[in-house]
Amino acid sequence: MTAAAHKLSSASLAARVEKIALTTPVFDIHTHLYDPALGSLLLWGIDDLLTYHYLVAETFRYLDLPYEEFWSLSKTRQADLIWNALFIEHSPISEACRGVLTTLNRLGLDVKKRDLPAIRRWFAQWKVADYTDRCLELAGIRQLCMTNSPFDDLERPVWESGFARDQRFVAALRIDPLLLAWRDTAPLLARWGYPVRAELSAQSCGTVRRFLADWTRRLQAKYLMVSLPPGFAFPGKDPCARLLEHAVLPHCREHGLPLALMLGARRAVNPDLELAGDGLGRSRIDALENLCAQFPQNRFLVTVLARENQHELCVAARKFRNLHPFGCWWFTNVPYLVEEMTRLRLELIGLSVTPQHSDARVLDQVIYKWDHSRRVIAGVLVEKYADLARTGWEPTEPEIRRDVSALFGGAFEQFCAH
Ligand code: RAT
Ligand code: ZN
Repeated sequence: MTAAAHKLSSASLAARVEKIALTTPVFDIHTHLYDPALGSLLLWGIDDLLTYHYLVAETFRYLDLPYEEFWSLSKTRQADLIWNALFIEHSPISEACRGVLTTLNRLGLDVKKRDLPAIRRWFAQWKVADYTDRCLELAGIRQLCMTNSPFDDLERPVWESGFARDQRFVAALRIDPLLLAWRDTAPLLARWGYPVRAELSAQSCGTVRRFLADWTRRLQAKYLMVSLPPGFAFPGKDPCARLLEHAVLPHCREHGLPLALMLGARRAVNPDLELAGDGLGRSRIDALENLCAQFPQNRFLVTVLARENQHELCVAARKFRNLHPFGCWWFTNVPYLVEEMTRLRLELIGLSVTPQHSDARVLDQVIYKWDHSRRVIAGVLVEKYADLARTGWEPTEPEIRRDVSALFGGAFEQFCAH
């Protein structure tokens, strides 16, 4: 092939890969969104976008206001302060700020007017059902996983009474209080009809399994999930390790469900910031390797928060096929790290990975989170396919579609189905 012809075909390969990566429907495997039937639990609209905890943390870097004063304000007033500090007094270049603008722009709003009251008026016209369709359509989402906690006092009663499910909103059973605050959780379980003893006898583990089975059925959960602190070790004698071994993992095996582990969150580093006050730390990947080795019949979906852990996680996934890395979580969900992590994963473990989830807490955020991630993932894929093409291995359109579908949920579904 002549140099000019090669250039042309690589340009068309890039355009094809980009188009597929930008349009392939995605299964968003971890969000904090709710089935619209859960009413006000599903956040959406400009004031929820602006009061996202990622933006709250950034605002306090500029705002000279006592924390408690900020928290005593109405949501609208908090949003005003955030808009002013992050969008008007400074250019909104951080990833979370840019995300608000991408969202508004993709919704068809003119952001250059910087007119918050007009934006509020635009949102006020929407009904949640239509708006949900619009956001999922713009983000290209075919299904998404919620985060569902029986320990949440607002959420629990809705599940207990039951409701007609929206099939696009799949449940994931979140169990942090069970594993991380056993002393406080045991009396709660007892109150709900699951008599357990704090010292965790075999009988108590059986009762915890009954609790998990009831909630798995009630939610029709696709997987169980927990976020663990950097110090998490396994094996161990603490309640977390014992509950994992004797209740959670046997439950997952019995019900054929993966366990999602989100490793490295340090809760309440600055409690005054509330939800925005968590930090991160480096996790022990040897604990994860021990779990994968000791329980080959269990499957682990894993994301790690520290950049320093990303390479080790990929290497662990090369050793254990019951480990599926996913997502660029929270502080790693910035284009710079999404690119680095996607490259690292594709180069070390190929396509057996789910490169991204949105972690959206506000419905509209799926628009920007997927817009930004799709573009970065597309860029990495273009490069990878171009490298292949240089060897003479020209990827065909169906092959590219197959690969992108795997990355955007297919590999996750296959991992769950094993
Ligand atoms: O990304 C977030 O919004 C965090 O606050 C956490 O919720 C985290 O994603 C988690 O699931 O623990
Ligand atoms: Zn999350």
